[in-house]
Order: sequence, then C-alpha cells, then structure tokens
Amino acid sequence: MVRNSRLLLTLVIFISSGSINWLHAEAGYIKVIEVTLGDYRYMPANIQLMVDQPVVLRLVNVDSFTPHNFTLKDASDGLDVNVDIPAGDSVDVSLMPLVAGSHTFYCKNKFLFTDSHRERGMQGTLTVIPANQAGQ
Ligand SMILES: [Cu+2]
Repeated sequence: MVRNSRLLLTLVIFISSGSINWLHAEAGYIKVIEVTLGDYRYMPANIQLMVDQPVVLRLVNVDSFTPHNFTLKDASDGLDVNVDIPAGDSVDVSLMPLVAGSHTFYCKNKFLFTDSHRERGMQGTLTVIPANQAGQ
C-alpha cells in the first residue's frame, strides 16, 4: 500500500493578528502545545495562553478514520482559526494572542443524520491571561 506522502507533511498556518512583525520580534523560542483530537474530544480541552506570547498549537488527530477540525473565531482578539485535521494526521497552527479573554473552540464536522462533533462534546476553552500572571 502506498502511503500518501502528504501525511508526512506538517502544514504550518500563520494566523495574522494585526501585526506581521511578531515572528521577527519573537525570533527563537516559540512554545508548542500539543492537543490531541480523538473520540470526539480535545485533550487537553482547556488551553491557557499568555498575551503577546506566540505559540504553536500542534493539533494531532489520533482517530483512524474520522477527520476533525479546529475552529476558533473571535474578532476582538484577531483569533480566526478554521483548520481541518485528517484522520491520523497533524496540523500546526501559530497563534499570537493579543487580548486577555476566554474563547470557545470546537470541531465543526458533522456527518449526515447525526449530531455534530461539537454536539457530541468536541469543544474546549482557550483562555488568554495577562502576561503579568505568568508563572502559574
Ligand atoms: Cu471532529
């Protein structure tokens, strides 16, 4: 069986959040947070980020057959993510949170005549805290 070579690629999506210079300003260390998607859950389902701290969310779909998705939309913070993660694959998403707050993310996928993945519980909370609350 020929393995699809695209499965070996890691797609990196840079989310523009009002500034295109942050990668230069933060050259070097970028935190990577791995989030597992499987069985209609995100693990962890609660993700904490800090204002002005760029991170990479590594979204890993561990299901063998079910494609999943990560949707997070909040215009007030410039957060606008909508990525599909094929079964058995992973996608990296770069985020630069600018404003403290709490956001709900979810999987928008749905099969015909069934509940959506979100209705099955596939959602979580991304909390952005001020930088001066670091260290917890
Ligand atoms: Cu899903």
